[in-house]
Amino acid sequence: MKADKIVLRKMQMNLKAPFQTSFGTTTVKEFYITELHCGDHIGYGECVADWDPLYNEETIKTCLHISEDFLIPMLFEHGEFAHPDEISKLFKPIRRNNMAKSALEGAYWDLYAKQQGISLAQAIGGTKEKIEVGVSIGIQENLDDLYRLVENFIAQGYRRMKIKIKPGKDIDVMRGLRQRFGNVPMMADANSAYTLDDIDIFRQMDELDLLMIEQPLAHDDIHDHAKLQAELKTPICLDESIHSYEDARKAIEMGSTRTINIKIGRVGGITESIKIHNLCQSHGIPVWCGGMLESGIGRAHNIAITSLPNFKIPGDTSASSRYWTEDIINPEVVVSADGTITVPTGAGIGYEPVPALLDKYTLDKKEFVR
Ligand code: OSB
Ligand code: MG
Repeated sequence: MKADKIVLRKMQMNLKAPFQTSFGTTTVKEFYITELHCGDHIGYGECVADWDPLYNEETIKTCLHISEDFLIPMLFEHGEFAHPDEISKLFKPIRRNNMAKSALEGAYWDLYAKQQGISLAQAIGGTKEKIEVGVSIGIQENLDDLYRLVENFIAQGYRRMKIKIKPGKDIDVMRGLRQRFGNVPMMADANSAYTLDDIDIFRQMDELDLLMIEQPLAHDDIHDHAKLQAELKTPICLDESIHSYEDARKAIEMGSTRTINIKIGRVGGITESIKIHNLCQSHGIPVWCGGMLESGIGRAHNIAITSLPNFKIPGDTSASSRYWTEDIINPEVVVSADGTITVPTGAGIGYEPVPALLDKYTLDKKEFVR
């Protein structure tokens, strides 16, 4: 495997509806697609960094900078790769910048699977034919809007409702949903909006039999999360705090988390995601796949990783139509009435990026030739 040409394609797509978290609102999604050209094959990846450094410290611009000035030269200089696991090893001297690394590493995985003539899910050792999925719902202006959305998503078959919370829109929202929708599997995601001073809010939430509370405390904390977890029966799930296998190991040893949201971009790629998956499995800790409002290409990678056996909790990988009026892949990602997505069996990511649609949403394109 050896890339002759790498293309970074800056994209812009409008979300069907604004998506609000405790740190900000996304209306227009900007991201970039990586294309790895090698003979007859193209491997595709997606960079999930946002325009602004609010979810984490990376941005689209920092990712492009790190890729152009460091990662791509390293790849070209190295030349031939026998297996995609070698990519994360090569990138190791570059600290962090995980989303930049992952966008390229994912494209190598796709290319590798395509060259082998197998699906990406097969290439990583996936075992499931179908994956169970849920939906992540942004903060709403009023409860009636939220109720309408939840009702709609339940009707579409989604297996789990994740609700974004922030101070002032938390316990009443979750309590209201419980009263209205009974024992539908439900969870809250705070995106780091609280501190231990807010423990009373979490004590009240602890009575609602939530599936989990995601990232209640600081993005760079695992210490206070252990203190909070010791006070709660509801599992805590870490998202922002976990960037690597080592972070996961430490958080598990400290009792900071009882499940982990794995996002391929946040941990630097598929190889690291598999390591975290295996670590959690050996501890009897289930994992699930998070989302970053991906286009079909990033979504396809998420579907493949979720086919690993310890992805035991429905994740955030919803249908293309939950985000986009038109996705850039063929076929689009569809969710069946039973809340599952069938893992594609075609070579690589198993969904074909449509050239005309890629071009339609491309703002800017840069090519690198070895
Ligand atoms: O915290 O999981 C998160 C979206 C952007 C940034 C952070 C998060 C999210 C989501 C959306 O929850 C998940 C999705 O539907 O892609
Ligand atoms: Mg989250």
